[in-house]
Amino acid sequence: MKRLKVGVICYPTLGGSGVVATELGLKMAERGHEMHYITSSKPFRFTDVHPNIQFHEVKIDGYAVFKYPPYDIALANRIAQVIIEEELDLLHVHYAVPHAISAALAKDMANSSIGVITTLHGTDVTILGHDPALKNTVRYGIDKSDITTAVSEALRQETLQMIEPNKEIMTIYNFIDEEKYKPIEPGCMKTALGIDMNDKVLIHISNFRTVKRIPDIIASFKLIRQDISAKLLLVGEGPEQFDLMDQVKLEGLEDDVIFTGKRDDLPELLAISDLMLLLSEKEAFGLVLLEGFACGVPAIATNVGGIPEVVEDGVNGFLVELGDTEAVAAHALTLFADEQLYNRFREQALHTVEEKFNSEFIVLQYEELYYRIAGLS
Ligand code: GMT
Repeated sequence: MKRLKVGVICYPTLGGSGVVATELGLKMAERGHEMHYITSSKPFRFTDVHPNIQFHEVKIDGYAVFKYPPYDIALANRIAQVIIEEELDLLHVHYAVPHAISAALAKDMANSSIGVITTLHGTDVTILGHDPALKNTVRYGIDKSDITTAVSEALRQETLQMIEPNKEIMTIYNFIDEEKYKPIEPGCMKTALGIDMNDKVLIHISNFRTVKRIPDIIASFKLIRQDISAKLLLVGEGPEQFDLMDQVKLEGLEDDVIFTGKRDDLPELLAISDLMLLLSEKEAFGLVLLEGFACGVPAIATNVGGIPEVVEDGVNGFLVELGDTEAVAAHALTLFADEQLYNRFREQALHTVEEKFNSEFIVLQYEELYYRIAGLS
């Protein structure tokens, strides 16, 4: 099959959409395709650069005439340049706003008929879509794309209902790199973090935004901590961080809640973790759940958005209603008290990644779409 030249537009900073965009690009590069990232900076997960991956930086000067630098237009201009100079076969845009709009503008600027795939990741619809000023923009981005994908069936349904686009949307699930996320020996991480060998370890990994409901995680942990000796790892950074630190102090949990900051060694942290908590009020998919599952860590998560497509209640984890911290604690204690049940959940978590979210299968779905949009199938 022809080697494709793909322009990729994504947010290069911390966040699930950036992770998926970079992991997919790496897999495509390994399959021989030429991937051109058109972004404001190098995506954060790109530690090793693959020879089939190129970066095209979007530069913008802060001219005094602008209150806000027009990044979306600078992006469109750069995409148009790359379409022409690199003779791209298609564009893959992650996150509708502003990327899908910049892509549509770029096509026009380059006078090109290049195909565009937009992948919706969640907040671009579930949060921005509620803003009347942006709802039409999201619809425009979807309608101008040749095909739009959503990372879960729940997100697809919500987009159809809320945005009412004129184009079909298909679901392609997220995946993780199974080579990176796999069960490994715990090493001396517990000692390094000052955790007693017998302590149970609960973990939450996110960008510490309100939508993640981390206060519920701390409240659930407090209940769990009343019954067993345990530690809570809060991994990441974000706007809520200082309020969370205050809450931990107020609850008298400073000795048991560890803020690790943003970390690159997630498999090592997951290797010492017994249970993941994700109690978000909105979550299109919950990529971090897959990262945990791939390392054999079951989860307790809220029954919202795309989470039930990942967490199967009573199989690889438990689902709870939003804000039900008592149910979280009860389920965690049940799991920790029954080794057989816990091991069954752990096996099922690994199985979920191997079967339902197998990266090879998902990458092939995207590749098929790439050929279709490039007019080669
Ligand atoms: O809130 C985040 O975790 C970041 C956000 C993003 O835009 O990167 O994540 C969204 O995309 C991820 C990758 O597809 C999904 O796994 C997350 O569920 C989704 N976040 C929300 O829907 C809140």
